[in-house]
Amino acid sequence: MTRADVCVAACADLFAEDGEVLASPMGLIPSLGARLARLTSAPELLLSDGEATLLGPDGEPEGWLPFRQVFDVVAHGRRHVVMGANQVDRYGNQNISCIGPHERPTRQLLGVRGAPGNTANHRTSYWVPRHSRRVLVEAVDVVAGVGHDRARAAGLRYHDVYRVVTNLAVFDFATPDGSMRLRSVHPGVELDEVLGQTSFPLVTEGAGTTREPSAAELELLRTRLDPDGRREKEVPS
Ligand code: F8G
Repeated sequence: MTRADVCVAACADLFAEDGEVLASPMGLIPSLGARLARLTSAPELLLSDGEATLLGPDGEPEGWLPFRQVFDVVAHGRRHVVMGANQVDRYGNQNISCIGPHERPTRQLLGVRGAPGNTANHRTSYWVPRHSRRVLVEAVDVVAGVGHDRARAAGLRYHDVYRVVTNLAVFDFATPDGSMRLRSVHPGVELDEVLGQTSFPLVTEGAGTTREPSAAELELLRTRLDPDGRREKEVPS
């Protein structure tokens, strides 16, 4: 079992209670997580190719969901997106837009893309493949995805920033003020490493160890979902 396997299982667990919603995972490990969930804990999960086709867990076509209808699903709320984050702060504000001052960025990134609408309408989680102080920041340079503090101030009714999975640990926001809480540290990672690689203080009470994938999950990953081991490139052991 590798760290990448643990990260895939943690991403699968994001969808475990979702029921019949559209999963929109960004990046390889969240995508493997969604497919693994579909085969195990979340048989009703809908998987998409990100363009126009709904897929089964092995990539076989299952249905038709043209891009314009994705906007209806986004607005209706029956979707769980797992976005990336160049920066994320303690309230789950996320930045994929640019680094540095907005007027004169030092790095232009993707732009805010669908992040504002996603975080106003349905459940959102984040995947961070390289947990570091420059990603887990005190304050994001640009707000793309809306965090709990801003959602509260704006009175957003359907805001649901749920969890953050990184290569080191899993976090949620189950605190009175919606700030980030450590849920679990991945096997083989020290708590001090997580704290040292995070720029803001974390609530750590009650944190455990991230579960190891079961033998059946590992078998699915190794033989069916990712036999070439591409996940090891996204999270090297
Ligand atoms: C940094 C930092 C940092 C990066 N601090 N520097 C530097 C300092 C780094 C590099 C350079 C590049 C609904 C929907 C939509 C839609 C519709 C439908 C969405 C509305 C579809 C289309 C649309 C949004 C989906 C994501 C993003 C996924 C990732 C990334 C990454 C790495 C975040 C992990 N902190 N960071 N730099 N999109 N992407 O030194 O400098 O910047 O760095 O949902 O769109 O429009 O809306 O990012 O960056 O979720 O997860 O891969 O860009 O690859 O290469 O690390 O080395 O070049 O000098 P990256 P990286 P240099 S939903």
